[in-house]
Amino acid sequence: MKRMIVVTIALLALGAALAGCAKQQSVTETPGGTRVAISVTEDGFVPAAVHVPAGKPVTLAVTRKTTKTCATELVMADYDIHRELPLGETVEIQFTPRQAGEVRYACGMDMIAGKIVVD
Ligand SMILES: [Cu+2]
Repeated sequence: MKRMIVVTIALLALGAALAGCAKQQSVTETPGGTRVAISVTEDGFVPAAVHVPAGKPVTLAVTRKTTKTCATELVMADYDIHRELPLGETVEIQFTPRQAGEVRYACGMDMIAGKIVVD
């Protein structure tokens, strides 16, 4: 009986780990650093939060897929980044996180936002 419980807990832990990976589908490690695919949809920036490792360059590959939102540009104030997001084009935005923590970005009016969590 005890053994069953241990096995069950192990399976649950594995399931949780896999679910964690699934949420990170938009993040890929490349020789040049971490690549993060972000879409702009009617739901805003999707996914709105991603985790990246510290100390590596990050490339955000942002594709705006809707006209029904005011997120036509991406502003990352902490890194002096301000880029237009033309409809249907993938815009690559590069920066290297200086420290662990959250890096926030938003539309030009600072209404629709997302974040990069640096672990
Ligand atoms: Cu806005």
